[in-house]
Amino acid sequence: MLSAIFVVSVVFCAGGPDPDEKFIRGDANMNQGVNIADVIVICHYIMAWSGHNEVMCPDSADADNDGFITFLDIWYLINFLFNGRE
Ligand SMILES: [Ca+2]
Ligand SMILES: [Ca+2]
Repeated sequence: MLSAIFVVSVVFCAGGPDPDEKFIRGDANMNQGVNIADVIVICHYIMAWSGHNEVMCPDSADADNDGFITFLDIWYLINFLFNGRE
């Protein structure tokens, strides 16, 4: 249910392989929902855990829409998921 609330915008993925692909901001794993798995995907991206430093759509991982994928996006998503606010 929280993921439905977080869907504030579904726009096209400018930084991904398919610029015409739509995405949900914060849906870093592109499974059409926002949950703790997206936080983990962003952690993997930032810290290159397991050598994994790519996301399918960089815009989707930029949860706070500031143009960068940083720890602030992790904080933003966790704050949303556990406190219900962005
Ligand atoms: Ca997701
Ligand atoms: Ca960001």
